[in-house]
Amino acid sequence: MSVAIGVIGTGVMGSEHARILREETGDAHLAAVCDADEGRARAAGAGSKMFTDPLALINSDQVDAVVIAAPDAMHGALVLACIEQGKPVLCEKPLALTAAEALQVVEAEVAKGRRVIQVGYMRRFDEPYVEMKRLREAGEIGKPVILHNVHRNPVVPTWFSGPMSVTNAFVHEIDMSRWLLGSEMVSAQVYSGPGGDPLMITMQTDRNEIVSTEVFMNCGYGYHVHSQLVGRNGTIETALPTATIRNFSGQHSAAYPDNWIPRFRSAYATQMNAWVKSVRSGGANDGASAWDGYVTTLLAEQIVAALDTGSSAHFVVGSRPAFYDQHK
Ligand code: ISE
Repeated sequence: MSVAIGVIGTGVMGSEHARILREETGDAHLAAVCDADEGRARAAGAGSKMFTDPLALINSDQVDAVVIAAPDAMHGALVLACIEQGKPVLCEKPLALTAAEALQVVEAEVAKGRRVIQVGYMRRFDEPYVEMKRLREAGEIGKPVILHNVHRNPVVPTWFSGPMSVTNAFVHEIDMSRWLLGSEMVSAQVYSGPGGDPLMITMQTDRNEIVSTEVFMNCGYGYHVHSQLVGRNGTIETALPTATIRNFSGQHSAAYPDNWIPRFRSAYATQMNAWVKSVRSGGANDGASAWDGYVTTLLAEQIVAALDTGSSAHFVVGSRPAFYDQHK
């Protein structure tokens, strides 16, 4: 039977998830949407049931599983409500706003004894990143020594405050680096550019690899995410941001999108289909677990503190509950 999915939050990301559920997902359908802005919800819902109260959507017997794309500050409480109802949830990053709340989520999931949470770190489903991981694991470039990342947005709205460069954007590099390298981050050093944007964040892993990331939220020219993995025998990097190259008006060029959706469109759809498959089978997939979501939020929190004090961060994470090995 087709899985009935409810989407909470119908801004840029929630509308895209709703579209993917309507147009690109097998074995599932968009059953409901929720947003305080009814007009926005109606447009994204395209005839599905509408809610303005997220808890009413989560509790509805017409909804089997939930996608959370509400504002970051609401994530933790909504995920906890889904766990309470035993409903699988794909939660946009971050899992929660604070590490304490993210840990509460992990503990609630472990107490229920069933994996119900996946965090939407979609780069794990992006073809170039998947290929980089496969080649790294195959040993093609030898032992990794450096991962260089660039994360640029053309411009962010005024409500996108300073720490959000870390808690909302750089969290992708935290998760992707742990997943791609298979290493844990142990420390970080942060340098702030004029006015706090860009940031330059350097992390060291438990295998002595260096992860350097430029996070530039108002770079002016387009959405640009790039990574290069340097090994002892060679490098692998993500290629151009588009599938086509233009020769036009005396220039040879590739166009940058305005935001992350065109760049990661197929990753979002692959992620959704993998999640639906897991919801149906009860198993997990290569997506980020609640534990991964917790680690990412914890590291982000410590990096923000280091940014405020101008010191470096030394991460103390604690051990992963055995539950996550037993429920794969
Ligand atoms: C945005 O919130 C996202 O979720 C994107 O994935 C990220 O790349 C972007 O920098 C954020 O602003």
